[in-house]
Amino acid sequence: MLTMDDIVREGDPILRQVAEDVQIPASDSDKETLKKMMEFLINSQDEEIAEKYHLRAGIGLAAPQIGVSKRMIAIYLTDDKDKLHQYALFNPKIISHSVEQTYLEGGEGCLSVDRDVPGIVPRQARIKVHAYDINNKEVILRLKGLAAIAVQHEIDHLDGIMFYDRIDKENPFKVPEGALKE
Ligand code: N9Y
Ligand code: NI
Repeated sequence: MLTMDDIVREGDPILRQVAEDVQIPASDSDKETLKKMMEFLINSQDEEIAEKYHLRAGIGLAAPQIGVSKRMIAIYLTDDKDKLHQYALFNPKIISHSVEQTYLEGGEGCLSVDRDVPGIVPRQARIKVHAYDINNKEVILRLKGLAAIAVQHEIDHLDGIMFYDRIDKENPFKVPEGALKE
């Protein structure tokens, strides 16, 4: 199983690289990697397992964060309507998005960042994502709220972008015009 020792930290150049597309159909080895990423998220949200292995709870993970520069992400979160969003995706791509923006009220953190970086991270409020699932099936997801924010945070990792790159340097707490608070 993956533990925090497998999580690449800030400063490692892999977090700044643009990850490679995964060949579809995905290989067994790529599928295994993605399954391990999902298992990490589930374990990290299990109180007993997290305590035993000192896991920091996460709702999303991107392959570069475990040292694999390939376009794979996992999402595991329950939204405000108690809906479980569990996605293991190859080559996720935002094909359209709202003009309206959103942001997490408390700002964002990252499992690869061992410090607090305060500020508002503007995200698109609604996104439509094209990807391939673990069975190589094409999927289109329409997401909003926390799920949309998490997917954007993960796709950013695939493009070498960290959440704090998106915080306004002059005014970190400036709320984007008309943005929805999450
Ligand atoms: C893991 C991040 C991804 C999220 C950050 C913002 C959106 C996606 C992660 C650090 C520790 C806490 C945890 C988190 C959370 C947020 C809202 C509601 C409930 C992937 N990562 N976290 N970041 N939890 N829980 O770096 O899950 O934000 O790339
Ligand atoms: Ni992150």
